[in-house]
Amino acid sequence: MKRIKLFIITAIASFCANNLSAQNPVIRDQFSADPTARVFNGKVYLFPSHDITAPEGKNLRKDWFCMKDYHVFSSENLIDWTDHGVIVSQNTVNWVDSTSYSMWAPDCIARNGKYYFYFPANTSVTDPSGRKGFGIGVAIADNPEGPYIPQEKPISGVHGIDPNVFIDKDGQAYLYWAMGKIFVAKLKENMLELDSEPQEVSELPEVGLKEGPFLFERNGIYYMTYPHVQNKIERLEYAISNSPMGPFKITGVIMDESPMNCWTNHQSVVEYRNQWYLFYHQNEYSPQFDKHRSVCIDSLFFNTDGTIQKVVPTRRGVGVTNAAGRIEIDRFSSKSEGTTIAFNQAADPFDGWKAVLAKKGDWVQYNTIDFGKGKFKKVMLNACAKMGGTIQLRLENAHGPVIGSIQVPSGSELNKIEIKVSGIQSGIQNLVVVSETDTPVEVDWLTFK
Ligand code: FUB
Repeated sequence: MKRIKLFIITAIASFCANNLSAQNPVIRDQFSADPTARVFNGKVYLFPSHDITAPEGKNLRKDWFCMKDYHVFSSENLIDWTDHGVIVSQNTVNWVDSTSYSMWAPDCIARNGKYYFYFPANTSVTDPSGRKGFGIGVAIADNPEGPYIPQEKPISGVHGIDPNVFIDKDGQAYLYWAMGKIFVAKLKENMLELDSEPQEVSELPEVGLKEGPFLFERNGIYYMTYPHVQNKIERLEYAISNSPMGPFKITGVIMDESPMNCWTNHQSVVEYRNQWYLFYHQNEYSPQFDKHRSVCIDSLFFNTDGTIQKVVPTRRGVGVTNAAGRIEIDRFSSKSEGTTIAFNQAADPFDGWKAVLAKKGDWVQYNTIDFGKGKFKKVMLNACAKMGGTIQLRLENAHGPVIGSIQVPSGSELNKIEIKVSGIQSGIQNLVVVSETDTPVEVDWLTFK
């Protein structure tokens, strides 16, 4: 009986391993933005905001953020994400104006076995000082997945967006938030009330909007990270201190402005299994409308003096891809200048992308594929070429050893083509698709057999 159990467990484990793939964006069936990642109980939980298209007939701006609820996602490998569904919605929090679709960037933190989810939204009632605008509320759960029970009222004395909570080693909790500038106050032990007067984190750049505070500590350095409009759109910057309330010293840029011109960015930084990661967002599923964003992850590295190395956003993302899974080659690590990325179907961005190699010599490279023991004999490819074409598969780089050469028949529809491959080495390697033809060849994905 034990043996049968072991066999079943091994079979399930290898099935799961075979289905690993990794790419940016990490959430691929809906828009997701403003990611806060937290490690709870050995898993990474992702608390993003949720961009949607403004519904008709609600008197909403079509050119602005539209967000009515929050989902929570979890992952053990940063690759496969489980959507645990909606945890808080504008219709279920009684202080929120349920016509405002204003559930912006959230955070979540654990204390004494409870999970405190902080979220901003437009208030439906004026507070004692006569203000409406953005308030910050809290919903509490016994598990990171929920159910979360919203508090009756937003946190008193806080007006703003983008809550972020940090609990220091001595147990003191701090709430940070934004309103053009960044503010901080101590939180009471109950995590629901301020325990000090709000104060501005005044050492940050004087000019240009600052929002999305995310504070973390590493080796006694407190890192205040924030999006800031230094030029025309936001970039991710950080300042450091030896205390959660500052004074902070402006230290550097974590990520430059979006190459796709996404006006916002929003970050969290988390250590998981001895590697630091930057969670951020961009608008690759929606290049024409930057209020439809998607969460991405890339590795983040520190210099020996504690400063942060700049993170260059990649499509490849993080994690190892199994050679027997789908290798989405358009989520490249690097490519030649002539290679472009296009949607498979313009009408449905969530159907994904393909790499278009325009001419002979164009290439696209996908790193960190696990070829296991290297026993693969065939590759299946989803590709097309209007005029027909030939591509080569190489290992390591565009001039590396050839493992197969594929004739792509002429036609405009993507087709599955299977060929034999040889010379595959064991272990983790990079794969490069190189065009041998002077007319365009399009490649969607590959899988080894
Ligand atoms: O998602 C709405 C707003 O855009 C967030 O609250 C800001 O941080 C920016 O990302």
